[in-house]
Amino acid sequence: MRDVYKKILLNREINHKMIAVLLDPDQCRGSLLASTIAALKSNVPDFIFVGGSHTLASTDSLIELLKDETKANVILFPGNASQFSTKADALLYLSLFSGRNAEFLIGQHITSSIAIKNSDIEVIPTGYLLIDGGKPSSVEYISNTRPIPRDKNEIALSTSVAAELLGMKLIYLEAGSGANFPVPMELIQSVKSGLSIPLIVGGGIKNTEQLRNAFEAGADLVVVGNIFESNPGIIAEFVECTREINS
Ligand code: 1GP
Repeated sequence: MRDVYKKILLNREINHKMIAVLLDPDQCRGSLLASTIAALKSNVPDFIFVGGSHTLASTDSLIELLKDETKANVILFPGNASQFSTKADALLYLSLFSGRNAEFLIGQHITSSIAIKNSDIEVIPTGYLLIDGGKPSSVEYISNTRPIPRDKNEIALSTSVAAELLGMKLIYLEAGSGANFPVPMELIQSVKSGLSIPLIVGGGIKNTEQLRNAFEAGADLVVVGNIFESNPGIIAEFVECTREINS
């Protein structure tokens, strides 16, 4: 087993909650990039995720910079095969299980598989479930799939368990970047109750109360991105809040 997944499993075993800061290479440039890096250096999250559902910029240079400047593990969170980079520590090999679009269940994987296999990157198969976040998300639009309704806990549970049985190593519940509402606590609790693998939750988390709620409901790792684009300084609050929960 490689390092990043091992770290996630070990932390989950001792109920040590983890936070990831998501950076979209299209957005994170210039002065925003400089202030984001400054914030990340003094408040190192467990992971930095790089990617986005509609990212056009190359991820290579951003990943190299982040690895040089911070101590965090950098994980690729790609919207499609073109975002693959050998520079990251690990790749979330995402399969969009909430949808029925073969392109995002297996198509993009076939496009990228040989390059991934020939690289040294750690690959973490991840069952990705889009949950209705109160407004249409980029994932929904780009993948041309419908999210799971917010109150359909049993559909989210059955979908997550199917993904685990098919060999996924992580489940990611996604409300969509900039969602109006994060994934509901009841839905997180329901999915958590049936899973043996670690659970990631993200989308629409704008304050530390919502962060606490996601952890309390059962998230092992919470991903926050959009809110830092208007104010990278508040990365400190989120990292500190996670530290407090763990103390
Ligand atoms: C999106 O889950 C991530 O893919 C994070 O969402 O950008 O809304 O924090 P936000």
